[in-house]
Amino acid sequence: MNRKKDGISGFPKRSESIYDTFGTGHSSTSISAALGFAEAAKQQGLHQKVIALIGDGSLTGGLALEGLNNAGAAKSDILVILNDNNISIDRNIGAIHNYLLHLTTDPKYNKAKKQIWDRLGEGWFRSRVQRMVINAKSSLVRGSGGDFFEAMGFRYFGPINGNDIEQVIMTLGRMKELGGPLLLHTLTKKGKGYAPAEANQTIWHAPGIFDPETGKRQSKPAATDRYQDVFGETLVKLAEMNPKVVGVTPAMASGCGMNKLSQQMPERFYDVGIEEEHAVTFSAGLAAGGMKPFCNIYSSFSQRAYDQIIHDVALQNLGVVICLDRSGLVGEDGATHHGCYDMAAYRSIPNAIIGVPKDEKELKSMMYSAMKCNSGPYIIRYPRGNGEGVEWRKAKFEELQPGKGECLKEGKNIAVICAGPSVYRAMEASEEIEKSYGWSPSIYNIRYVKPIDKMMLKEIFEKFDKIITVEDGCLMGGLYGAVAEEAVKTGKKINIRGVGIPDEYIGQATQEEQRNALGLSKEGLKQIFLITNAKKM
Ligand SMILES: Cc1ncc(C[n+]2csc(CCOP(=O)(O)OP(=O)(O)O)c2C)c(N)n1
Ligand SMILES: [Mg+2]
Repeated sequence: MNRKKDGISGFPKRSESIYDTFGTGHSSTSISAALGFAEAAKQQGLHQKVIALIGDGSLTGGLALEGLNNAGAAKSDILVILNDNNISIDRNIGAIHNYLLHLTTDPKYNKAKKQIWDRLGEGWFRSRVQRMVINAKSSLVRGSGGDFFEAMGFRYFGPINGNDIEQVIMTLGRMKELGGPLLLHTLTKKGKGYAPAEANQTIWHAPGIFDPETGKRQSKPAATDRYQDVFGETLVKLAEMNPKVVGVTPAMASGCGMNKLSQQMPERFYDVGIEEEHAVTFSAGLAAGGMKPFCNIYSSFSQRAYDQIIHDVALQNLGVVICLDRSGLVGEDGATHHGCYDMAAYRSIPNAIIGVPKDEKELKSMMYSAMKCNSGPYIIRYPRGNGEGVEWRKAKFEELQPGKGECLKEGKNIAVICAGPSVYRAMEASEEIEKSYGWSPSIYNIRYVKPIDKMMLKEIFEKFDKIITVEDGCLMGGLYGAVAEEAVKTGKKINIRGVGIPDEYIGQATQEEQRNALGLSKEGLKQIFLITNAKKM
């Protein structure tokens, strides 16, 4: 039932287990949270040991470094265990990564190890004492490295073999007696013990459902391309077209499709590590310096960079393109990962443009249009998963005008205003209604929630007094909010019903189940159209 509807979450969640001491789904939070626990225990006179576990990739995140900085100075009793498997989802990068690599290949450390082995010689005696020596290793190497952590106010221990459970238990037992900020550096292998996972660590970071016997992953043959493929290929095309175009990703190169640019034009590709805030300000610098950055961040992770989007990009009106992959409901990853808030959050920022392409072709053209636009941020949000199956590779680049929507179907009684691919579900629903009942609502693709097409809205308000907005995002402040704001200005009595994500957290399930539950499916929309039509104003 893991990551399934009504099952358990794929991430630690306080309400699910006492062992989930702190909920998380976004990286790099453990040190700050642990420091909070340690100080809470101190304040209340409780004698507790607090341990933060953090990965080598997550340690590159700014939040982790803020936590280290504070914890080291606070002199709190806190143990940070660094799980260093030498990989993030993709290759780990950056100066901290290089530093960890240096630490673990430090000649001083290796020399100490070698001297011991040499003294022991070969054979049974060596293997018998091997465990004893490994157990002693943490104290042996104490002081032979870790100067970065020592400078941050931590006592550094390790590196030890984190896949050797006995060694880990023994080391933790010893460290238990020590107080103050401690850091234990453990070396592990990602996917250890399961051959397919060891062989392809990037794919097996999140493999989805698979057969444990054979290692075969259950993937349905996809009928259509994924949005990340459209983004990845289009970015390469734009980079070929315009030498100023560069790609920036905070550690999600494979996930967002930017691995294509990294393979084909490595000099135009920047993986900055798990650093969303930095990714945005770095992109702002690139734009101020004359480049055309396409910064791709998963919608949910972009929440980390809210201030950078305002202060560093929008306030200076810099031409940064921010592509938000995984916008809307994301399925099995659940509440920590839904990209619900982007439209509401970024709509309030002056200078921001927010495009919501309805399909693959529109995403392609919107990226092209964003490349041509010299102001920003130019935000483009699109969902996780597969597209509508429209021909996009051969389609010509079309320049779209921000603030210009389109009417896809002229009808009567109700105006349905949609943002994003849900417009296809609305069209399917309206066609079925037409067949069965001989009427159908008008369907509009808003295309940009900011600037919003005021001309089109004005016409809609003149013609209709029943309006339905449809969006794969939070209702409050999103498309629903935007349309309501304009409707109020007319002084007319207009009934607006919003279909989208309500003011609550949506748990894990498939994307289809989540959309069905919120009325975002064809069937759900059909019912809502019929009920709204029958209602007296
Ligand atoms: C703020 C944020 N950005 C990006 C991600 C996506 N993400 C999930 S795990 C991961 C890699 C983490 O690497 P590491 O800390 O080394 O952990 P490992 O999986 O190797 O144990 C990334 C980038 C995230 N969860 N949160
Ligand atoms: Mg790692």
